[in-house]
Amino acid sequence: MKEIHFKEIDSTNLYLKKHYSELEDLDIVDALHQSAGKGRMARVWEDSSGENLLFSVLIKDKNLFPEFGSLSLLAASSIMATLKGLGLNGVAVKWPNDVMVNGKKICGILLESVSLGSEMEALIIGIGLNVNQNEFEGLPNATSIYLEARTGYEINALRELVYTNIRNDILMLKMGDKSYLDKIRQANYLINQQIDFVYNNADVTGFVKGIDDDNKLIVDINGETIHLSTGEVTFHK
Ligand code: BT5
Repeated sequence: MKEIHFKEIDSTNLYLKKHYSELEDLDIVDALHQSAGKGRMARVWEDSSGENLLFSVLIKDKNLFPEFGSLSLLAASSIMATLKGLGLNGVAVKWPNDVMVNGKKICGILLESVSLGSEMEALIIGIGLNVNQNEFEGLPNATSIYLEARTGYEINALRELVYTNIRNDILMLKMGDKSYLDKIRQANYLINQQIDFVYNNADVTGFVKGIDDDNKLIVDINGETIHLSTGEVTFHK
């Protein structure tokens, strides 16, 4: 399992999209700065150079492809466990892809697939974890390990810890271990929250009741239960 380090790159997800054929399952690419860091739906992932962890994990094991829906929650649970291990309190996962600390976003996850024709070739788990950055201009809802714990971390050392944990968690999933779901359910940031979202082309309001075994969000809308697999979730402020 290889690790490729860059000082600067456009996006570690893009790098794996271009180079997946030369690389192996669970290889990782990281960068100290991204000039075109991506969020979901063409949003931007921002970073202050050298202060955060920005990396992507390549999945080439075809047995994991059907687990597409599991991998962003699995990665979130892995990051959450790592943060708790560092002594942070108030860590939670906001379905489907954010890790929160005391109500602010500390980590975002972008899961992408690479296909050739109709064949899926690889999955890419992109993770941005805010580590030593102490100011987030224009991002009032962002936080970092430093801001929460008042301790700085040496990026290279933290990187090895995070990589070991996430690779182990993926190997556990390969063996059929779905215990990440229990960890997420115990730290479900949205539980009992009122959320707004679009469903069947209509704006609706519901209350989050949990996460099912297929990683879907269980939502109650006026007494009717639905299981949401995708879509944006927006809080009423
Ligand atoms: C995400 O998107 O949260 C997925 C972010 C994935 C980033 C990693 S870094 C390594 C790999 N390579 C990439 O190019 N991407 C991945 P989304 O849920 O769409 O959230 C994006 C939103 O989060 C933005 O619109 C901002 O509001 C906010 N945001 C941007 N940068 C942030 C940061 N550093 N910390 C917290 N929030 C941020």
